Amino acid sequence: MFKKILIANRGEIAVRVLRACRDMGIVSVAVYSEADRHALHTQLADESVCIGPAPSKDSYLNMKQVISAALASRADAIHPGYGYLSENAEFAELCGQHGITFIGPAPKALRLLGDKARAIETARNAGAPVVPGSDGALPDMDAAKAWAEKIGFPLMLKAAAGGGGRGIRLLRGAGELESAFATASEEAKSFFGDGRMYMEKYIEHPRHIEFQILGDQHGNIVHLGERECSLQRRHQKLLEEAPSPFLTEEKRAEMGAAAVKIAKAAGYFSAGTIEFLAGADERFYFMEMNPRIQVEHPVTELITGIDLVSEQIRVALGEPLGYIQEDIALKGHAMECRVNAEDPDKGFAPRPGTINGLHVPGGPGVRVDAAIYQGYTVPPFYDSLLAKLVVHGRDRTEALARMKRAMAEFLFEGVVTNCDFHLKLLEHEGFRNGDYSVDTIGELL
Ligand code: MV4
Repeated sequence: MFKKILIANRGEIAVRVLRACRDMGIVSVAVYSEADRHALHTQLADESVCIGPAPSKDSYLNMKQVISAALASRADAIHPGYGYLSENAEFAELCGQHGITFIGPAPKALRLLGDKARAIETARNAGAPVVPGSDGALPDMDAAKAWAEKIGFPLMLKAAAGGGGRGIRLLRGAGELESAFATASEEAKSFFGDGRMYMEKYIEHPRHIEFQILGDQHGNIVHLGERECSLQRRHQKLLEEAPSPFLTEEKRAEMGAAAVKIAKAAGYFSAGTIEFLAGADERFYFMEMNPRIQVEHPVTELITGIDLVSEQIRVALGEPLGYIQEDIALKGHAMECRVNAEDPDKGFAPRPGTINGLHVPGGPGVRVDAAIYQGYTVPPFYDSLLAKLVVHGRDRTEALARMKRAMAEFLFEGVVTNCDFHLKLLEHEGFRNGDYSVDTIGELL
């Protein structure tokens, strides 16, 4: 077993990882920026090392500083959490060169999956359904025009190096193609250093359904069911649930098998997520694969009873999974609400500040993953996530009742939060009936 793990992250995920370390008898090392001297992860870890000034690029994204901290503290491995360096192939390689285990997939898999056009090609070659679209990246405008004619409108232009919601354009007609292709490509070039674009047919009112997969270094891969992630605002997820209210047992098995096939074709191990778009006609299409632990992983933990972070650590050591697909049983229903320091009445503008008063909900079926405490000042430099309120129930009705009960109990003084917005969303008829899509939040606003 690893003796010591350095956690190259901050906030709730850094706390989540150090808790897994403690459960496993592993010494944890936190890194922190000058703005995070009083952060919970800095205080809870067994050791902590300051790695630079507040801006992420000078601290949490500074590869040299992170590696130096790992070497100085004699850590065996680095857990990157999500965001920051978690999907950086160069960083994963650098870890290896210094004899430090990167807790995540191999650099080669990170490179492949970082290129969305190549990832889609891999999925297609593996026999998984993909959205009808161009064969990889579009070499020039002529190719873009030819493919647009073949695919038909509406269509989407997406940056090969993109992901999340950046560098994408929805085109309703041929007249929009020329200027959109040029500006989107320029944008992708300045944002990702890579202007290559690909094209897909537009799927109307889709749902975002993602499958959690877990693989070891011996070629074993299982899926742990799906998470329904359609409730997003500008590509920021607000509420996730598992299982998805839309999937039948058969559809789940079909999509899960496709997810495992894709992960195998990518030579993947560790925890990862396969994102699908599901159309109104129940067809589904591979979108992208996320090679990291995700924010919403607790909903999967609650319905499977599997600790995903400790599994990542075990698998990074080379241990086999020790169970097969048939051993995985999904139990009950889970939901997560992301509580942010932001003002829904001011366009969800971030509202950092000091938490003067705090009451954290509890009781049956309630889990709160957070890195806050009374008196803590939320710094303005990072994301606005205050807490993940996660609930579990025997079924969706019980989970929903528990979420409402717990959300109504959450109390913050000194910072503005989106708690009331969540309470409204929980009463929304479409949500209550499990009848919603990626467009629902926009319509609600
Ligand atoms: C799409 C799509 C419809 N058709 N692709 C947005 C972010 C990026 N990850 C992919 N996205 C979409 N791709 C095709 N061919 C609709 C979206 C989309 C979306 C996807 C998932 C979750 C929320 C979304 C909100 C708007 C658009």
